[in-house]
Amino acid sequence: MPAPLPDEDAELRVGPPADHAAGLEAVRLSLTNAVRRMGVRKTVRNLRTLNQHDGVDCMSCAWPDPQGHRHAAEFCENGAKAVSWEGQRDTVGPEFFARHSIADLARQTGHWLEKQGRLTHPMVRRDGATHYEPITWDEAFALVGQHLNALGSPDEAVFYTSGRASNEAAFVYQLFARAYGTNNLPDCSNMCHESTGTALMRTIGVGKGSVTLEDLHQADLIVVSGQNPGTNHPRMLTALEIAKRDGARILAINPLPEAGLLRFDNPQKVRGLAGRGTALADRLLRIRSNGDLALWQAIGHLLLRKNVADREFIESSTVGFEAWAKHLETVDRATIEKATGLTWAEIEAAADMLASAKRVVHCWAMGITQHRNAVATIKEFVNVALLQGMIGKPGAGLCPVRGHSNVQGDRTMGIWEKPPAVFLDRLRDEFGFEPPRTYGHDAVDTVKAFRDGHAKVFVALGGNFVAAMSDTEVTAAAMRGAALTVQISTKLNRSHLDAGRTALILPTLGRTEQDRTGGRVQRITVEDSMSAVHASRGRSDPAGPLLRSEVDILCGIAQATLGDRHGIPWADFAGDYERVRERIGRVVPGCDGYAEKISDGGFTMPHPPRDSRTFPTPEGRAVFTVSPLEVLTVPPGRLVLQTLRSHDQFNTTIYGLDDRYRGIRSGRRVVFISAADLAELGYADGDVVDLISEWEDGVTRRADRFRLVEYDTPKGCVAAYYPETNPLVPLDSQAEESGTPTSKWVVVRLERAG
Ligand SMILES: Nc1nc2c(c(=O)[nH]1)N[C@H]1C(S)=C(S)[C@@H](COP(=O)(O)OP(=O)(O)OC[C@H]3O[C@@H](n4cnc5c(=O)[nH]c(N)nc54)[C@H](O)[C@@H]3O)O[C@H]1N2
Ligand SMILES: Nc1nc2c(c(=O)[nH]1)N[C@H]1C(S)=C(S)[C@@H](COP(=O)(O)OP(=O)(O)OC[C@H]3O[C@@H](n4cnc5c(=O)[nH]c(N)nc54)[C@H](O)[C@@H]3O)O[C@H]1N2
Ligand code: SF4
Ligand SMILES: [Mo]
Repeated sequence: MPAPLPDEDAELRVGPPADHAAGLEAVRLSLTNAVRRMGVRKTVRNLRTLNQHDGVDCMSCAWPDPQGHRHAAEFCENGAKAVSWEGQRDTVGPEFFARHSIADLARQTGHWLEKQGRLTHPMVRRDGATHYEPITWDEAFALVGQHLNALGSPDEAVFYTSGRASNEAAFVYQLFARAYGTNNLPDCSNMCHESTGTALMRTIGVGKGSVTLEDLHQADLIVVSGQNPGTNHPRMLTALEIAKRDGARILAINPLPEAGLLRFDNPQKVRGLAGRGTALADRLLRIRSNGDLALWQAIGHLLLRKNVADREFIESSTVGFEAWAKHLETVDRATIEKATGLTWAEIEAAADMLASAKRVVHCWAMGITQHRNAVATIKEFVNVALLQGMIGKPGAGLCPVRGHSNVQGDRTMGIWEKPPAVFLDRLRDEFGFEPPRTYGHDAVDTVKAFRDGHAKVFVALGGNFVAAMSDTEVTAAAMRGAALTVQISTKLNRSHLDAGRTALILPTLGRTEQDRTGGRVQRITVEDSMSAVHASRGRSDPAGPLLRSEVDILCGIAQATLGDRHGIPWADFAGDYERVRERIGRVVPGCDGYAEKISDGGFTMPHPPRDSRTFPTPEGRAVFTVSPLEVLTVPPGRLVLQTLRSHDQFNTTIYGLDDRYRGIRSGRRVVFISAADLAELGYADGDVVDLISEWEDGVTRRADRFRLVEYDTPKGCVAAYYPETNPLVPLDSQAEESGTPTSKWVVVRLERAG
């Protein structure tokens, strides 16, 4: 008899994985879930305006909305889930916190915690107390101000942001942090697309993708690397379908045969309702974990022999071509085959797809960015794109697919621990204070600063830092050591429990809720993954009368901390966000006339490589780069674990316990493993194991009780869900240059659970 699974997973069932994504089942599930959580009235109100002009921007992923015509239902199953989760009728208020001690709550799963409902009251845990108790807003703001003003240096405070915050909230937040005196502004990007920003800044001079939705529709080859769009960016499948209808081909690169890469049954189409939908990937390369740098060096090597170079573009607009071409002469078949687990013939076939394409879009996400060599891999995508001149022309370009709905906008607004000098200069000129110039802490440095006692106050604008970060035990202990933690949140999560000695929970409005701060109906603005900026306005009744908007809360904290220092009109900002937008227009590069452009329906941020093939790098040209190929291996008997998302979660928010595309029901503690590894290691499907990660520091990191699920994954490569597996990711295991935790490469061994 295998050891039992934890209670929440007691009913775990495993069936066959799906061979296509979406379909009628997706529509049925979104509607039943929505009505169950929100009731009929709120469901109609929220979903009718979702992603419509003058409606609510979906707060789930950062996939863009179509520019012109919109369908009546311009959202996907997972967008509907996010909306119903936020719109849930249950609430957690003072009675709940009086009933449950913090220690009790800490024993619950993340799923249970969020499921209790929306936070409705500002709450405080006073130093030494066992429970949270209510506090007034004014007292809460004063408490934050006292703590911040008592620090020896502003750099002892850290201001974290999760990518759901609006542009207005982000702008006010970074302004406050810098007026207070620090660049300690880490964000979820540090764990997400930081590697992308780092690679693109160096090579094309802009850290963002270079395509619009229209480019995707017009492409004749779309490469999808390290991404599971059927779950994480479901409406991307619509774009892929449109491109395919016009003859595009799709090359997918993934260790797993994700349903959303195989086939899409579009629920908006009659054809979708009747048939099995559209076949998507023309070729799926089942790559070994971390094989992508080797693959793209091999593809570059093959393309160089095919005479497909855009000589004119290379001559006029790039540097470094010769050195790159010379480096790729060293490509060695055996090394490539070992690194990728692919045959040379498969790689040649992929290179042929690129060679015959006229308009190529390269898309990627976490399967690429969360690796040690992530920056090098993305630079290699750029090399190949530059070789073929696939940037700054219709139907072609680079398309990092962002995660959180406004993670890109938050960066644009200055949420960054490494702000560019020009941004700080403009901030100084507008507000008349000298912002700090030294770089601040990123997410990993933040944990170290608290662990080592160098930081004392942690403020979080959304998110769930403790569960999202690597090395959960280390991160949790570090945060418990803080003098004060402040969580601006919609729902209860782990970060409220592994919190500072004094801890505040400040409940905030969600994006679907009507924001009447200052007595007027307020709008906020966001930027999607393709740099389109537009407004969003919630309509439903707030979860409770005490909730305040993020902008309002941040201005309250700023006023209580800085008072009249620097003469920044915090109350005016909170009273009318138009005042914030005016400042954004004057400070943020590329946002001139921001307020007016938003009123006119929004705009797309300038992007010189996309718009005019100009590259704002130090060289003034796009840069080919040379990356040495390092093939990562693991000792015998060990496996490489990638930590990924199920279909029923949004990051650390667990909506439910199913992952229907992968055949999993009613549980999350599973490890997907190949039949070959099962046989070699002496296990069988259904066995329950503990996972132990191995890292050079010799510390034992473990996550216990997972059911092995035989799955179609390459030998040596296993997969399990995050955040349950974050205790296994060593804090120091980071991507080179970008510092992102290597969530897709964790060396583990299995032990039979006792
Ligand atoms: N519903 C839903 N939507 C979301 C989110 C969510 O949690 N739920 N999260 C949002 C956020 S913040 C983000 S960043 C995105 C994440 O979107 P994704 O990047 O799609 O998310 P993951 O689940 O991490 O999936 C990583 C994919 O990369 C593959 N992969 C792993 N290792 C490798 C490798 O070495 N090489 C290659 N080629 N592939 C590899 C995995 O098999 C998997 O298919 O989604 C956003 N949208
Ligand atoms: N092992 C592993 N770790 C990972 C990843 C991985 O693939 N593997 N992925 C990484 C990635 S890509 C990311 S982006 C991070 C995500 O890290 P975070 O962004 O920090 O985490 P989320 O789970 O998105 O945050 C969820 C919480 O946000 C709060 N919230 C929800 N809506 C709102 C709102 O409108 N306003 C406010 N103020 N709060 C709100 C709720 O309280 C909720 O509990 O995790 C990273 N961690
Ligand atoms: S694709 Fe992303 S942004 Fe669009 S509706 Fe679905 S979850 Fe929301
Ligand atoms: Mo992300």
